[in-house]
Amino acid sequence: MAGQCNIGVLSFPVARMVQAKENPHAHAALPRSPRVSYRMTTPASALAEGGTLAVFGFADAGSESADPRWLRVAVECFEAPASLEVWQIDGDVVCGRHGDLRWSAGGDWLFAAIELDERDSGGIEGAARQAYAQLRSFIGAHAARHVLRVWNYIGQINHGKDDAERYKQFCEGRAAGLGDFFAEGFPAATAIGHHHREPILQVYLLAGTAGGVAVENPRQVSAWRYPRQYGRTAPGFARGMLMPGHDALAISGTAAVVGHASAHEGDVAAQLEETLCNLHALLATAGMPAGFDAHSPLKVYVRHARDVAQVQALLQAKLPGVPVLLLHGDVCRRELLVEIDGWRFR
Ligand code: 3EB
Repeated sequence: MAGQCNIGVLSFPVARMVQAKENPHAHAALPRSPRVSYRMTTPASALAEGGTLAVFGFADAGSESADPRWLRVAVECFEAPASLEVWQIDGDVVCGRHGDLRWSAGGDWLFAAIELDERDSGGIEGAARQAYAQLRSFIGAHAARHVLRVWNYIGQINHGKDDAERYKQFCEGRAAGLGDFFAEGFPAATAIGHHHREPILQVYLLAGTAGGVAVENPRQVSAWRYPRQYGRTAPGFARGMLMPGHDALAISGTAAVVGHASAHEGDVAAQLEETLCNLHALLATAGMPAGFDAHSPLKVYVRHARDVAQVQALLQAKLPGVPVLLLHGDVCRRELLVEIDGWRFR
């Protein structure tokens, strides 16, 4: 697969910079990344296991939990029954609530999540500003204050024209709420549209006591350098984040963006192929082993339910044995039909 990709102008200085740090002894004391798995289980039993930092559900139905570590993500899974996503770390976990936040912490890791109703914040921009301001003040006071990976789920993400498009308003609110919090570098991120009936904004993240290494994709313009046509405030995220122990790469939402342009408008198969090329280029740049395996869980967001069977068949052919969650989500540019995020563990 990687051999068929047009990798474009490989950014060798970036690749060398990352690889130069691959001295195994240098990271001996750095924390092992949380393990991420998709499992057919219940929230209660996953939460009862030792070292569980967070558990995510992706469907409307099913069991609930009042545990702060449980989050029902507002995007639906195409498979029923749906697996849960489980994050687990070494050691004990404590958890609680703080304002609108829920959080859990253990070892070198911090999980935090916030869900706001836009009607309480005057719309998506205000909700994003409030969500990020709360996250910023909570995390800034915590030992694990290096934000490595963020997920954002937004209703009606493509509604509105040009600069009034809701995704662009979200980007403005996010930047305003953050202030200079990501001045040292942006985390990896996902921003996806949900179809929940209520106008809720969900943001959750993973932070650590040590920073990671942000990785950019040589095939893509860095998002924070996107030209003006994509909005007044460029989206602040890195394409990937090499985790502090260099044992895993957190992969941002990745779509058929080449340079800064969307490719293959209207062709979900070609967009998926281009997305996989972007993922392979990102792995190579990060110095991670090529390809994906049974320990590399991916989330695949599909805009139109009618495309799911085709996407699923292509993924089974191109990524056999890779855990995939197929989710019903809108990509933040209306012409993009599919997006993939996930993890590559070494
Ligand atoms: C892209 O490549 C697709 O705003 O946090 C991907 C990942 C995208 C994260 C974000 C947006 C975000 O531009 C969009």
